[in-house]
Amino acid sequence: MRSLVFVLSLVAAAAGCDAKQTGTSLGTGTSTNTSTNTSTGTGTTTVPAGWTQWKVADGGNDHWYRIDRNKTDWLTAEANAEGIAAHLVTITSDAEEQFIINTYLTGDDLLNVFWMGCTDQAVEDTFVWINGEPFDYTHWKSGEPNGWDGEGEDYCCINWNAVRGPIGEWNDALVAGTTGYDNGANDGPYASIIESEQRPTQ
Ligand SMILES: [Ca+2]
Ligand SMILES: [Ca+2]
Repeated sequence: MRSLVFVLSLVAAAAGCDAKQTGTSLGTGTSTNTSTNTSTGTGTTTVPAGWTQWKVADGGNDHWYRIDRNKTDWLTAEANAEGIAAHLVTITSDAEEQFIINTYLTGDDLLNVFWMGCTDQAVEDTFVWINGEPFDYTHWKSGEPNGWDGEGEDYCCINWNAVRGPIGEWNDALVAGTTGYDNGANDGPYASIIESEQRPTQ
């Protein structure tokens, strides 16, 4: 009789032990799922390659910038930028101009022309930024804007004819850029420098 009680005790102890292990195992599974969800959430906030933020801590505005290498006319360039919640770059201070020069007009792009976000297409000789910012800072090349070729030069580019002068100066150009000037050193169409106020997602 005593031995039967002992055996029953062992069986009960074994059953209890199994139940405990099952419970522990379930708890571990739940913990793993929570961790996976957190990791996925972090991944969706990663900024795509190519964008650079001009941080407030560095004297900037926290906007994001990058080059769009697609060479096209100004209107298509702006439409492409708007398609990813950005716009052609608006340069509204000397500090922003210097950031653009130092970040993008270097290396292989030292003498390349890029579209930027101003135009006098609506009212000749009245240039505006495409996002409505006040147009009270300019960095035109000497003699520009000149509306050359009748009233056809309505679209702004940066670093125009850098082969003959300082890096980063602006020009008003035809919608597809200039052609043949200075042995074709500035021939369009151009790539673009674009800017986004929001954290880019594409
Ligand atoms: Ca800007
Ligand atoms: Ca011009």
